[in-house]
Amino acid sequence: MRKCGETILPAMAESSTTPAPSPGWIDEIFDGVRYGLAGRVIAEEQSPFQRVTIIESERYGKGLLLDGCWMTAERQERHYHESIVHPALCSAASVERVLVIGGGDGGTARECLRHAGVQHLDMVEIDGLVVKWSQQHLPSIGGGCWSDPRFHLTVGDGIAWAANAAEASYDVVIVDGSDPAGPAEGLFNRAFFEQCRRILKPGGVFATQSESPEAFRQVHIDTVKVIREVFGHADPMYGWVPMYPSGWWSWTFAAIDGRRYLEPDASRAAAVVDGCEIWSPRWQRGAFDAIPAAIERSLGALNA
Ligand code: SPD
Repeated sequence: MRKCGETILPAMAESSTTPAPSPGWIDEIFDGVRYGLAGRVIAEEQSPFQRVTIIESERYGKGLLLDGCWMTAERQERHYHESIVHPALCSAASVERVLVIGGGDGGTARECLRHAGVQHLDMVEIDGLVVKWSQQHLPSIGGGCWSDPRFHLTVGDGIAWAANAAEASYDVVIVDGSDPAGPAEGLFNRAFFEQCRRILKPGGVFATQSESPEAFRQVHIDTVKVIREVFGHADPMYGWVPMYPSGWWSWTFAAIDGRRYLEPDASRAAAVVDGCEIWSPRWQRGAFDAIPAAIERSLGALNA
């Protein structure tokens, strides 16, 4: 499984929450490549789970790293959050009850809550510091989610939450975890995906971030294969998150009753598309079709 690389950060001032005096380069380093932004660290602390870093970048505004890996930034978070949410929320038979595992910056919940059909959203994030600092430093990412009466936050273990949830209790399950190292490692294994399938209602849709088809190709392929084995089918969708390693990213979808996520419901799509920067039904179709030839070959078996 992937291990995050070393991160080079500009020197911090004495207190971990005092801004560093001068800007520099902040890099995620992996496998001989640096993925960096010019900026400065404004807060950094070791939580019980991981190193949490908030930066201010020149190009993308404030951003978040976990254990030295890029997670999100104010002026490019839409690439990621619109992509993981709308294919699922525009295709599940119902969207009344949604579960988001991870997602502590609030961006995934914010996009889900734009769907009027959502009545109850549980978000289970393991790291309270990620939530606290996202609310404090990155308020535009969660937007109104934190005070939305439909939103229910639990700071706790999403894997245990899925294992303990009642069978067929959610319409949509979205896994917005970090990379498969540290606290998120268990979000990439078969036992967890089986629980996600178990707690979905008939007509329910599952979505997860599935890493980079370039920088983390084998992790990506293995993730899609396991989800295919658990659900009988699954489809990766390809897009870009410019700050992530290689900039090329993927999200993988599966559903209880077949590949319904490939085609968004027209009226649900119409209700959200005007507020999107990246996602649209047309973009989504292209993004599912944009599977690289070598990955399609590696995945082998056709969907059931
Ligand atoms: N390498 C980055 C993978 C991060 C996936 N989650 C991002 C959190 C955005 N809500």
